Amino acid sequence: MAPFFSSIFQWIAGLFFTKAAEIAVVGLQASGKTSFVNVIGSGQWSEDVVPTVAFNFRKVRKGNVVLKIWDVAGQPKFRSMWERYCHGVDAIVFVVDSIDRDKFETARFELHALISQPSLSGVPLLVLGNKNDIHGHTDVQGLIRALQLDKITGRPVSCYSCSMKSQHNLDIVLQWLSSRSH
Ligand SMILES: Nc1nc2c(ncn2[C@@H]2O[C@H](COP(=O)(O)OP(=O)(O)OP(=O)(O)O)[C@@H](O)[C@H]2O)c(=O)[nH]1
Ligand SMILES: [Mg+2]
Repeated sequence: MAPFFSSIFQWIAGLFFTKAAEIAVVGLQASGKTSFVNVIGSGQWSEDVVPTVAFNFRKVRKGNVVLKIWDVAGQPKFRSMWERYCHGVDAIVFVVDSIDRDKFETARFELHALISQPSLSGVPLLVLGNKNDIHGHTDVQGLIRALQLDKITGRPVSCYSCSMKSQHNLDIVLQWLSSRSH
């Protein structure tokens, strides 16, 4: 098909055919996972978010892409559930509080323990360094070092610095997630 007609066809197809991506959002408690889902779901930012118990499930439509999102609790007693919710998804989103340096080592440990599970081999990984509205946050290079993201092989890995509060960089995060849809 000539490029002109093929791009018109793709545009029309996009109006009628919905694509979907299933994602699991994990990370330590209070990193901002539920805030992320709330902000991309309804644009609503709130300081008062109740800590998640077990998990929440939410469907969010963005254009012709439907995101099916598992928002899994981050407190230590819930972390053994992460693998179950990450199994079979199109992407794992790992949220880090980029101001809370004392927790980086625990976040690194939990992230590497999770993705070393054979059932999750090859699943694309998106790391979000959240709360970059706070002065003194760690930037992407610092997060790559602290979480040893450069040691992760065998899957696509991306890392963005963002803020749910100011909604900074959420557009590129959504683009990344949409690119995982099918
Ligand atoms: N300043 C700032 N605060 C944020 C941001 N994102 C989340 N928070 C705050 O961080 C706290 C924890 O947010 P949650 O979204 O509940 O964190 P969570 O990762 O879902 O926590 P669990 O459900 O316990 O695992 C809340 O007080 C939020 O208001 C952000 O981008 N900037
Ligand atoms: Mg939560």
